[in-house]
Amino acid sequence: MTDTGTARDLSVAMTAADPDYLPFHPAPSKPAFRPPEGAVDAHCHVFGPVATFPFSPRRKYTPVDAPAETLFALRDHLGLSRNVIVQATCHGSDNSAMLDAIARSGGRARGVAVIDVDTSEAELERLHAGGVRGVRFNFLKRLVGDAPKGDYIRIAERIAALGWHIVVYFESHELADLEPFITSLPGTIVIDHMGRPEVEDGLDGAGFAAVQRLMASDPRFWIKVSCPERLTVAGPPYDDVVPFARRLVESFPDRVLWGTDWPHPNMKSHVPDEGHLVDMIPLIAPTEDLQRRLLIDNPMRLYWPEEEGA
Ligand code: 0GY
Repeated sequence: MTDTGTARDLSVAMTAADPDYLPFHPAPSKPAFRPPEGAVDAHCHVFGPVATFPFSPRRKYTPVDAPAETLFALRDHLGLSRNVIVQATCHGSDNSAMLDAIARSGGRARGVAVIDVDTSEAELERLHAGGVRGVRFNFLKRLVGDAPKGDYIRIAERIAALGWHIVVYFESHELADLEPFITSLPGTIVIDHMGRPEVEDGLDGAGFAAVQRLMASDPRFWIKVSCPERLTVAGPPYDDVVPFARRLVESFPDRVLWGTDWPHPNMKSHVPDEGHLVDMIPLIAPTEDLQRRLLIDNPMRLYWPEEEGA
């Protein structure tokens, strides 16, 4: 790995990844914005390496290897301190790659797992001991098959005893159908990627309005202001997405999280530069107080509550 001073070589050998899937940026820029000491990347993934941690036979895409050491090199390059590693669908409910990464992070990573309804009690304890603090329910049909709602409810009941929260991934146009169900779930619920609003509909579009209404009406809901690279219509530098993230940060300053979404699975239009994603932070959280809550106070409260304020 070479450090050019302005960019960092993060390229890895390609696995047999989908040919139309773009690998992550090989040399992200050094951001001009310096995140405050202790900043958390609260949404990122590790993939493989496939030779050690095979992908799920039921996966809907095959990404490039995105191993823990590359994630940690990126964390340091961007000036971040910690990671929350979210289990992605390509690894199914085998959380081994994520657990291995957390174990090698020196306490600087925690995780959000995917589990099955019949995952054993001993396995849940093992995941908790390994740093898992949440479970993810993914409702995107291009990523997962339909799971019975009863399974999700049973999982939610089981993880409540561990103090975990639930992360939900949906597209905002599906919220009307999903809302009665997700509001019936117990405990804290974190919405991925701003609820995936239709950016072309503007801040007053129906989907984003529904997401904001839900956030305003139920204080159990949190939201990630992540993933401009997928939401944008205009493309980089994602100016069209900034108002959405800023609206959420200013409206719900104590229930927002930020993350890179590295290594950006399923990106086909362009390769995001994580240095630029960090440089967007002062645009979406314009004051030091908002930045501290977004990057430190909120993720610490959810993922490292035992260290909060320490
Ligand atoms: C993300 C987004 C995507 C993929 C997954 O679990 C996943 O496979 O979440 C996507 O394709 O939008 O958060 O990584």
